[in-house]
Amino acid sequence: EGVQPQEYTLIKMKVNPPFTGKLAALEGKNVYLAAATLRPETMYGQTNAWVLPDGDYGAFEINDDDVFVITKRAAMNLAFQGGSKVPGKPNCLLELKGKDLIGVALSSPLSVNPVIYALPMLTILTDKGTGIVTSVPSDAPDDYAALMDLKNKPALREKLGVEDKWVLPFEVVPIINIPEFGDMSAVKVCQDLKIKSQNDKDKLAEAKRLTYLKGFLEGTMLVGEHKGTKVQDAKPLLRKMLVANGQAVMYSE
Ligand code: A2H
Repeated sequence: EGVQPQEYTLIKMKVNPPFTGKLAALEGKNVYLAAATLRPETMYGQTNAWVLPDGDYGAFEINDDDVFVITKRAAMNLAFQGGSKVPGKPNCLLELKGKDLIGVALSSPLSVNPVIYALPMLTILTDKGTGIVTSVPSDAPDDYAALMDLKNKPALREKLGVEDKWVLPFEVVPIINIPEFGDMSAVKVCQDLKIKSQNDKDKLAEAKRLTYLKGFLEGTMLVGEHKGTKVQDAKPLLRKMLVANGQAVMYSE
C-alpha cells in the first residue's frame, strides 16, 4: 500500500433476486457487491462486475438496511469509517468464495445495461479496495482484456463456469472521448499494444499509464447528465450525486 491514502468510491451493485446457492441465506435483505473505483464518472459503461474465483469474501452488515459483499479486510477498514453498526467491529452474516458469486445478476447505478453479471477475473488483488471491481471495458484496459478473454475463449468460460448469456450480449459502450484515443480509449490502446490477455501484465501497465492521466485531463463525457463536459468536472459531480442518492459510499485506505 502507498504512503498516501487512496480515496475510492464504493459503487453499490445491487444483487437481484432470486437469491440462489449460498446467497439464499440472505434472501429478503438489500445485498450489494460493493466495487471500489477511482472513476465514478465511467459507471455508464459498466458491462459486468469482477470477482476473484478463489478469493475470500463475506456478506457484512453495514447498517440497518444494507449488506455489502467485500473482503474481510475491506469490511474492517469500512467499520472504522462508519460502515458498521458497531464501530470497528464488522458483522459477517455469511462467508463466501468468489466462485459463489459468479453469475449473480446485478443492477448497478448509471449503467446503460439494466442487468449485468458477476464474472471471474484472475488478476484481482485481495489487498486492494474491496476485492470487487466493476468493469468498464471502454476505459479500463484490465477490464477490456479480461472481458475479451471470456468472450473469445469458450474453453475458459467452460473452465470458470461462465454461461454465454452472462458475457456474449455485452458490448463495449462509448462513454468518454479522449482526442488522441477516440471514444473507447481502452480498446484502442489494447489493440495498439497488441494485448492478448488479462495476464499481459507489463503491456497492461503501459496501457493504463497511457490512458489514465489523459482521460482525466483531456476526456469529455459522451453520455449522461454531464454529456459534453470535461471528465475532471463531471467526476466530482457524479461522485457527489451517487453518494447523495445512496448509490455509493466513500472509502479510503
Ligand atoms: B478502476 P489503484 Cl474505467 N484488484 O475503476 C485489481 N484492480 C482493482 C481492485 C483490486 N482489488 N480494486 C479496484 N481495482 C481497479 C474503473 C476504472 C478503473 C476505469 C479506468 C481505470 C481504472 C472501472 N474498472 O483504474 O491501484 C479499479 O478499476 C486504473 C488504475 O488503487 C480502480 O478504478 O490506482 C483501480 O483499479 C484502483 O487502482
